[in-house]
Amino acid sequence: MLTNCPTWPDEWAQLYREEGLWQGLTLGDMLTEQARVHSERIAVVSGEQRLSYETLNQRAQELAAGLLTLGVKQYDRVIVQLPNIGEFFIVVFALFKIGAIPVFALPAHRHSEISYLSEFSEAAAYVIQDQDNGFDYRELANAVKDQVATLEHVLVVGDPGHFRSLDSLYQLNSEVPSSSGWPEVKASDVAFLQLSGGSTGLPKLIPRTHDDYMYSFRRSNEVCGMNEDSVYLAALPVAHNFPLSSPGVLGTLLAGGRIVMASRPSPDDAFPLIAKERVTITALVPPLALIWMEAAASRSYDLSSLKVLQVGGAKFSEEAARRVKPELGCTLQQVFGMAEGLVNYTRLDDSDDVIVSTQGRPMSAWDEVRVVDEDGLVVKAGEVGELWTRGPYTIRGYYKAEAHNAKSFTEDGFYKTGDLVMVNEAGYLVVEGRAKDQINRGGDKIAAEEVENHLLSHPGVYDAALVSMPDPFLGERSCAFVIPRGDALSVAELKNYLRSRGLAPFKIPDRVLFLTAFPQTTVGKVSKKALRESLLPTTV
Ligand code: J2J
Repeated sequence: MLTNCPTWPDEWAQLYREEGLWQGLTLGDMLTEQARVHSERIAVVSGEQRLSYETLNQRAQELAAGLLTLGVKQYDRVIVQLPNIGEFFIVVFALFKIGAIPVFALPAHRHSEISYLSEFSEAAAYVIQDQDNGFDYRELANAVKDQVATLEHVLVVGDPGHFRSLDSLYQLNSEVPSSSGWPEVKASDVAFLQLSGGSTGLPKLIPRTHDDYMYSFRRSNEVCGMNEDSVYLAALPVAHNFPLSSPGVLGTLLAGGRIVMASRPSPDDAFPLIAKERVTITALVPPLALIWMEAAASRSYDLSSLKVLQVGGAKFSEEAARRVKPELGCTLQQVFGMAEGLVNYTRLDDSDDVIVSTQGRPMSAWDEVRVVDEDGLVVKAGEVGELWTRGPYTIRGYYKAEAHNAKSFTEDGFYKTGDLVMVNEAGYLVVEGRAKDQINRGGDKIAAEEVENHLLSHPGVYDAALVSMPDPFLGERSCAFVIPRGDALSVAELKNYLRSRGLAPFKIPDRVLFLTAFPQTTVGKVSKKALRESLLPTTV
């Protein structure tokens, strides 16, 4: 077992099993079964590549055999940083099948994030594509490998340079390699580690089990009407929890549908794919939904197959939400989810008013939702408070984070989301704000403390505070307030410094402002509220 992963108490686990929520299947078993049932049907389309269920399973088996021969073991952590390509599925299912544990990184992550993830998870391997979007991941791998002692293997899709190519690992057979003698993977095991949006200096890792994750996308499939005819466009980075499981690509595979991988989410990339592959459902963050709506009017692609546009990851304004149906001709589904678990959906048959004005309701009758005030007391119906939640697919704690877990979870296992919500009479949630120290930059989450720590490491910085500023397109952007030490610093110098530390581009502050002192709260802490307010246009 992967140690240091808090899990559900036995009585809850037993209940979820008795109720049929956890079915004792692993993700690897799921693909084997789907290959049996859907054999020749196409599972994944990625560029010219069209993988049938059978081929996908066979390739995953072959790679699994190759990984075992290479020495990758059950419970080994493997950083997976791949763009939206077919190999993503071959790699992660190969890992699931041998019980090795993918750690999902995003393509935007750079040295700071990858070296931290590798070190913290004591990763044995790192899987990349040679290059994508003008960035050479092999160079990143060189730097990370020098630094992380546990990292034995770098496996590359494409030209491997001096590393090992993924292709060299397939143990080719005329038949599907047998899995006899392979490690026994249990459905109650942790299947992978997902990255938390985070609000602390260092990102937290989310352990999801086969049992709980399979429940989350099985139930999502029911809510989202997924079936064999569903064609899901993966436009967002596929390792993110939303396109992965709500119901996302894994839901699509479970439904026997077809996944279409978009290398970029722009209309120029996505619209032709929708038209050609007759895509029925896709998921976007709010800024992309705005771009798609703008583009739909002027592009002449046939988008008529698209039945459902899911929007989530950040608050979608009611004004923008109202435009989806008339401008894209499909049903909007708002999705308010989190990699820690709980996912809320508006239902496809909800009234337009509910769809545009709420972020949906929990997908499962087994989700427990509490809305509390600052003292942890349940607020009156209809009042705003922090959302706490517990349920069959919401984690009970982060990986290796005992002290943090004591703060982020209640003793009876509720996860404190840090989101401020209002629950209406019908049980629908409206996201009203955030209690956590995070910036949500159009769905990309930035932990203020993480960026502040990088800024503070600069010798010319005496103090730093990162806050959000409203933005009509991204919802929020980030602004760093900096108190310089001694000599004057320039904005360009600070931003370059952060880039040189290998911070993901979306975390580089959009704006940097210098101050001589920070406004303080009554207890003498930096008042981020006052800093945020100082950025707003003053009304006279
Ligand atoms: C406002 N805030 C939202 C929404 C997420 C499905 C969809 C999204 C995620 C996700 C996910 C929001 N309105 N509609 O994992 O399975 C903010 C909240 C939340 C945080 C979680 C899924 N949808 N948010 O975004 O782990 O602050 O997951 O706590 O990346 O995003 O971020 P993340």
